[in-house]
Amino acid sequence: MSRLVFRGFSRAAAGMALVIVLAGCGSTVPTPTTPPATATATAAATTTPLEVASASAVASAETITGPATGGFIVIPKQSNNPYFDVAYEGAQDAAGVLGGDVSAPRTSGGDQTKQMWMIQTATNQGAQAIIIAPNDPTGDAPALQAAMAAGVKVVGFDSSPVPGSYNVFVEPVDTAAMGGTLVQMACDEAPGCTGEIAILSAAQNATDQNGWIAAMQTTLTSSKYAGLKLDGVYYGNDDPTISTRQTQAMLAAHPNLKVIVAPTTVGIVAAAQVVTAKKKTGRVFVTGIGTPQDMAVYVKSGVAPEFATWNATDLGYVAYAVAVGLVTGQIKGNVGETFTVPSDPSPHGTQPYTIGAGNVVVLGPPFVFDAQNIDQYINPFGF
Ligand code: RAM
Repeated sequence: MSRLVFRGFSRAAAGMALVIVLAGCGSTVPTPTTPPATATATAAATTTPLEVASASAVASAETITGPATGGFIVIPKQSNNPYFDVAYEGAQDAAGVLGGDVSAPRTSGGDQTKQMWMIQTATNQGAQAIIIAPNDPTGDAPALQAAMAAGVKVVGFDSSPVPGSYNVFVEPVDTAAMGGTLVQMACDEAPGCTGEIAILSAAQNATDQNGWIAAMQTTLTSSKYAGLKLDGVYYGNDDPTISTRQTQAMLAAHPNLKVIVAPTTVGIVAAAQVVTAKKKTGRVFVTGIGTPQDMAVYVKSGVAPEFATWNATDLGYVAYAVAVGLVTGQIKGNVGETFTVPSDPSPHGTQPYTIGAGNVVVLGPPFVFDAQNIDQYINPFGF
């Protein structure tokens, strides 16, 4: 079979030193980066290091082979999503520092069969690692398991594959903390923390979306939020057109709606645009997960006074670094392993990282943006 040419970027960085260092005896652990000031305290517990692994030798870049053996393939949920472009830039940055050849296929919105085909193609071509954000984790699982059986290291990022179909999952944010933050932001926006709210999600089967929705529902049972009533969940599939239609449908179905919570970078923009276009600013508010570049205008107009996210560059960087560690054997993929990632941009991630239960590495707590801080984060954070 001829080698598939993925449209996108490719970066060969063979010859550069690999500098992932497993934390050992405290000596190689750099000072943890302080999370942004408004980060919630909730997620601190998730970053408590477990047992510290013993130090392993630093491998050389020669242990990473280049494009001839397939390299490191990043498969996003879809490629018409700026959030995943930024995450991919983080992976490219990491390749520049750690070595390896990184490339990303292009795929249009939320298509699981395309993802499966990419996994199979990458496996057939001898990829060393697949770094994937599944749209449909159950659908992707057989192909990912076949990849692992063929010796390919699988790193989930952004949204989890099914357990057993990945070596390590790099989760951008603590799920419970994000659920709590989403509800708190809705409470902040709804006058007197009272009124109807609705969720605009992405793909119906996405693990991250469903985790946040479940965490929101749990949080809403607290007496603190007794004034908020969840009308329903709508799915925009990370597609701008569908997200727009779904927002229009929820506004029509729930004329007293006060807050739309969209934990998707595509959905939150569509919701903010619809509220603006329908001249409902000040009567219906939007919050959720978005990028500062997309959302600054809506923070300032009052449509979306608050929203939260994490650093997508950092997510791609750390996911790639974990893949390199797995390929070189510096990271075994066992619960309890602790490692650091030198040159990690890490304005958000809390080092050292630890592989926790379910082989999950959580980068850190959510970070809330509002009118006070939005300007300072648009560029420097590289979201
Ligand atoms: C969308 C996707 C992604 C999610 C972000 C917040 O781009 O649904 O999985 O993490 O939003």
